[in-house]
Order: sequence, then C-alpha cells, then structure tokens
Amino acid sequence: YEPDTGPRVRVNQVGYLPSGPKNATVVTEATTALPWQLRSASGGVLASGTTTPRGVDPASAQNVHSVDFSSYRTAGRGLTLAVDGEVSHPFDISGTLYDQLRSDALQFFYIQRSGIAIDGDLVGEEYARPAGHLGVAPNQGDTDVPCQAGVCDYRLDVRGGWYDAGDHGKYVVNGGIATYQLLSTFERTKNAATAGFGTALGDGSLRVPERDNGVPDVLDEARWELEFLLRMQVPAGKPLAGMAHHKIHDRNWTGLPLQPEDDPEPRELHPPSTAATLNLAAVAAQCARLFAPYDKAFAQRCGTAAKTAYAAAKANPTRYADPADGNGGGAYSDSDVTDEFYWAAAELYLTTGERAYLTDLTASPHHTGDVFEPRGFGWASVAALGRLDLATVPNGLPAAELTRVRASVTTAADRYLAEIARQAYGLPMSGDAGSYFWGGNSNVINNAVVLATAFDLTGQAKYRDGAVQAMDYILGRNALNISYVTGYGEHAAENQHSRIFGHQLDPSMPKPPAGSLAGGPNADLQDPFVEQLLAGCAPMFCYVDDIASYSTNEVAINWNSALAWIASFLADQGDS
Ligand code: 9MR
Repeated sequence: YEPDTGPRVRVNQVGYLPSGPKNATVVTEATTALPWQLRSASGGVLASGTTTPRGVDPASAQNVHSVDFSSYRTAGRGLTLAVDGEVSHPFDISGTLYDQLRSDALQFFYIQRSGIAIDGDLVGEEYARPAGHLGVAPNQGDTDVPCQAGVCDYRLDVRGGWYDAGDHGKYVVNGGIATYQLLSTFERTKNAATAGFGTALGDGSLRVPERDNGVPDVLDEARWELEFLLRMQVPAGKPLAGMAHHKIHDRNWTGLPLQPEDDPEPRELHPPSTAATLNLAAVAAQCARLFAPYDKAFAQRCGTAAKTAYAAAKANPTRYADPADGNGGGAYSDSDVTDEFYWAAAELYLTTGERAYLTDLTASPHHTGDVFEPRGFGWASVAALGRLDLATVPNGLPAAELTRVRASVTTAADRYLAEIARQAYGLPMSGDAGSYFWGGNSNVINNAVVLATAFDLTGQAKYRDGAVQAMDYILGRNALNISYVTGYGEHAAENQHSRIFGHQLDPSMPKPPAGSLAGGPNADLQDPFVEQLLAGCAPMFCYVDDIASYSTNEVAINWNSALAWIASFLADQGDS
C-alpha cells in the first residue's frame, strides 16, 4: 500500500504566526543543501535561502532536509514553499490563524453530547439529531441504568455527558482528563499574562444552547460532562458510597454507523474504581473554584462531591478497573493510581487551601518526582495535570516550593525543545517507534501544553515556538503530508472512526465536524484494517484516514480537549 503523500515539501498547511517560527521539511534524495523559495499566491518570490540536510529521519525512514524561513514575518494568504522542483500545499501567515480552531475544537464537544437533541441551528443541519440515550426506544439507557450482574443492587440516572469517542460509551477516567482540559483552557486565560479572556472564551463565544446565560460557554460545555460525572457517584447509604462507577456503556459492541438514538443495546454500570473516583474528585474540585463566581450552588455541590470522592478513594485505594472488561466499551484500566491521588490532592488543595490536602500532596511520590514523561501525559498518566496547575493557579505553597514546582515545568519544556531540535519533523517526542501509539497525536499536543505553560511562566519565546512546532507536525509537517484536524489544511483527515460521523459508509451522514483531531500514527497496528493494510510501516506512516481504523483514526474527547487547549493558547499569541 502506497499512500498518496502529495508534494515532497511539508509545511503546516494552516500556516504560521507572523512573529513565530516557520519550519518545513523536504523529502529528497539530495544529500547537499538545496535552494528554497517562499512564494506568494501569484508566484512571486518573497524570500529564499538554502535547506539544511538532516539525513535519514528514523520515524519516517526518509532522507530529509529542513527549511527555516522564520525571518519572513509578513502576513499573507495562499503562500507556498518551493524546493527541489516541488511546491508545498498552500498556507497563510497570519496572527489570527488559531482563532477559528479554538472555537471549532471546543465546539466538537457539543456535537458529542449525549442526552440532548443536537440543534442544527447552532451547528448546521447535518449535525442535528434527536437526543441519544434518554430511555426512548430503542435506547435502553441512560436514565435508569442497572449495574453489570453482581456489581450493585441499585439503578442510576446517568444521563448526559459526552460520548467518549467514536463509540457510545461514557468513561469517567477519560471524561475526567477531557473536562480538566476544558476547565484548564478557561482557567489559563484567566491567569495567564497574555490573557485574551472575556471575548474569546466568554459567554456567547460558542454555539451551545446555554449561550447568553451569563456564564462563559466553555464552562457551560464542561458542565454538561460534570453533571454526568456527578451522577456516576455511588449514592450515600450504598456499598462504596462516594466512589464513582468506572464507566457506563453498551453490553456488546455495536457496528458502524449508528446514531446514538438508534442504539438498542442494554446499558450497564461497571464497578466503581479508585481511578474514576479520583478523576471525579479532581475535576469536581476544579469545578468548585471555577464556578464559584457564576453559580454558587453548583460550585458547592461540586466541592462536596470532590471531598466525598477523595475520602472514598482513600478508604478504597486499590480498586482497579479490570483490564479484561472491554466488551462493548473500552477498558480504561490502570493499575497505578498514585498519580491520580496526586492530581486530586493538588486540585483539592488549590480549591480549598486546606492543610490535609497539602499534607497528602507533599507525601505523594509525585510531589518531588519528575512527572513529565517523554511521551506526554494522558488519561492513565495524570500527575502532570496536578503539577501544571500547582505551577499556574494562584496558591499558598511556600515560595521555595513554588519555585521548584515551576522549575520542573521549564526543565521538562527544555527537554522537549531538545527533542524538537533533534528531529527533522520537529516533534517533541522521541523519534523511535515507541512514540507512535494509540492516540499519540494528543500526547504530542500535551507536550506542547507543557511548552506553552513554560512560556506562560517565563515569557521566553523559545517555549512558545516549541509549542508552535509541535502543531506544525499535527497540521501537515509530517511524512504523510496530512493535517490530522478535519477542515484544517489542504489535505486533512476526514474519515475518522465514529458511529455518528459515518459519512464514508453512508453519504447521508455527516463527516466529522471541522476541528476534529484524529488519534494519529500507531506503530502497534491495533485494528484488523491496518494490521492488513499497513504491515511493516515506518512509525510515522502507521496511519490511514479510513473509518475502519479505530486504532489510528478515531476521534476522542481527550484528544480534542488537548487540541482545544493548545489552539486557545496559540490564538492568544496571535492576538498579542
Ligand atoms: O485512548 C485509548 C488508548 O490510550 C488505549 O490504548 C486504547 C486501547 O485500550 O483505548 C483508547 O480509548 C478508546 C476506548 O478504549 C474506547 N473508546 C474509544 C477510545 C479511543 O480510541
């Protein structure tokens, strides 16, 4: 199988910020420097120079050169880069490049909502659909859901929330990190020196039903999931009260495409887990501090749930989700929850300032450990979330502690910068096959989040530039010459695995909406379609834009939340 990779000059197909770095990669047989030209839409030469030969890139097995045209800083549309007889896909140089992406990446969540009709007047008729999983036939959920056999003797109303990904499952651990990142997107603009807050993320900024209710829309969107997460908590008086059920989903996997309201499978609550409970504790604590100015009663409800959950997790510290519990939904199992404990303690401390949480936080092995892994944080690895918030959310840590916490962010960011410099495609993850795994695009972006946070903390441009370079990779500067974000770039992913966005299988159904991030190359080839098609692929080639490939090409809330965070950060840079 030979994918069509288009012109051999690889750029960020969306474009470059006028004052930001501008890097490209050229696939060529040449081993010595080549001339390059930056061209206007009409073909005029705007700048020129020579490439830097980089040898064979291990992740793509390609001989490549890099091009740095950062010194050109004039805004323009439809520019191209010409090298070695090839002309790149067109791109812009603009300070407003990321504004629409911020909005679209956040808008994805409304379209993923469960338990509410999606209003075509808000997001386009093609995305309009009746409410899913409100107990209306043929649905069997989610208003009165029983447990799996033998797990509990009660039923819960767990309506609402977001569908996790291309399936109709709702998982507390993954809902946790996604909600954290939306809340953090909001909180960052509130605290960062570069704040664009008030307009970009205020009330009326998104197309959600709650717009114009006096609450910033990103908080409204996060609340849709928060209300669901709160419903997943075991009621008082029941065994394991205060813990959260790990997940709720179909008893058996369904086929594609399938609109949520047509899903006939029985829905079941799965056992409570320590990880889910700590995810609930962490995001409910964030909720308590961020909603306080807008809705005191809701903030209080979140605060109580956070404390109850945290106490329940401490009383049941090793209830791990079963890794084999993967029929009809993802397992999301994790047998190390020390990082979840650290994250939850950090959020509770930041919200309440209470000594008990500080004590737990300080006693955690993660408090002094290096929480920033080379391959980025993710749903199973959340210590970084606590650390990033301790570094940026105003708090009462002693000054020396705060300095150490903040320095850990810049130290990690320096490592990611070194990695970016090492690689001709500019990734902040090591170039071996182990960096290309299920959902890895979100981990690349999460490393960019660390870089962006280092910029917010220090104001040093090199960190912002690193975050930009990571996004260059996501938006087209890669071996496949593809933008992994639907609707962004000349050649972009559009057939992501999803039961809702089934266009490839049924043209009457929509494609994924603009701003949907694909999981990305996965060298482990974990679905039958790519096992066949891509056997032997070089890591960066282990991806296909086909709806059948769930292990390389799904959409997911925790991936789009990373995209929303970084797009919001970069949109703020363009404005400044
Ligand atoms: O994102 C998850 C990834 O880290 C795991 O390796 C993978 C296999 O367990 O599962 C991914 O999550 C999927 C979940 O299990 C079910 N819903 C779709 C998710 C995205 O593919």
